[in-house]
Amino acid sequence: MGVLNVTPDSFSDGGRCLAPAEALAAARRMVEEGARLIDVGGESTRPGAEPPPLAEELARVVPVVRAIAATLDVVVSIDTSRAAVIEAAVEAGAHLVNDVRGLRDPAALAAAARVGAAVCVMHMQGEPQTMQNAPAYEDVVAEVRAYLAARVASCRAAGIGADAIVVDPGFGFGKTAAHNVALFAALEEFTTLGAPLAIGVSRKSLVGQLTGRPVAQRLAGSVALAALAAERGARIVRAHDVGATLDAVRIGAAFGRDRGGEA
Ligand code: 8Y4
Repeated sequence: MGVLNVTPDSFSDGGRCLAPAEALAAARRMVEEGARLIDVGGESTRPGAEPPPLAEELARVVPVVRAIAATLDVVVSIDTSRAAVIEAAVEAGAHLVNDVRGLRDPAALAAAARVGAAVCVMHMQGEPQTMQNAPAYEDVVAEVRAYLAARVASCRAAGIGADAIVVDPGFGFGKTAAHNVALFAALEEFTTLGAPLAIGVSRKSLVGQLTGRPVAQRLAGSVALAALAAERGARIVRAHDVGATLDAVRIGAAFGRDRGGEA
């Protein structure tokens, strides 16, 4: 899954968003490198960020989703928590809703079910504004696993098919360094929730913690974790650097126990 941020803070160009033509070019490159999903996001969820106005999020993502869906042979994922964005993005051609808030908003859950989208439910403790202030768990692995099981049950109850639900422990979302390491060490426990496992560690602080590298120097560490994740059963790896990550996923998947398919 290639990352396509269409948020102004993703680019050092004075707050301008990626124009649809530039976004399409970036998506095309990721598809050429082997991406089978493109995750289009218009809300920055970095620690401390506030959600944009709804109209702003719609204006950022809908033209980009429409252009990719019309042009490229790839599944478009919409990274959002909002019902109106889910509805507009699916109308524009998206087929997966990737929600860092796990579709906890009942309106978002109902919208995803109504439009027939597949969903990726991710764990986050708290909200982006405050999630890194003091993350705390008794047992991070057990609590994240129980949360994901409950979100899968809510998705099923809303009418989303069992074959249309993906789970993700949410690295970096309301987690300390120790929490992230504990989750990665126990990654296989997230492969038994009856849903494929997705993970996102690309360029994140987990890589920084383990390598001592700043964000611009985290490619090798990100790729190493991608290989380990695939070996441990992750079926979707969300990444900025698609070509290198896909090689790593192929290596890891080749050495993992058979968990039901190709990388
Ligand atoms: C450097 C680059 C440092 C990126 C931090 C980041 C996930 C996700 C995000 C994830 C799923 C991010 C939308 C955060 N992370 N969706 N989204 N799983 N499913 N931070 O781990 O990339 S955004």
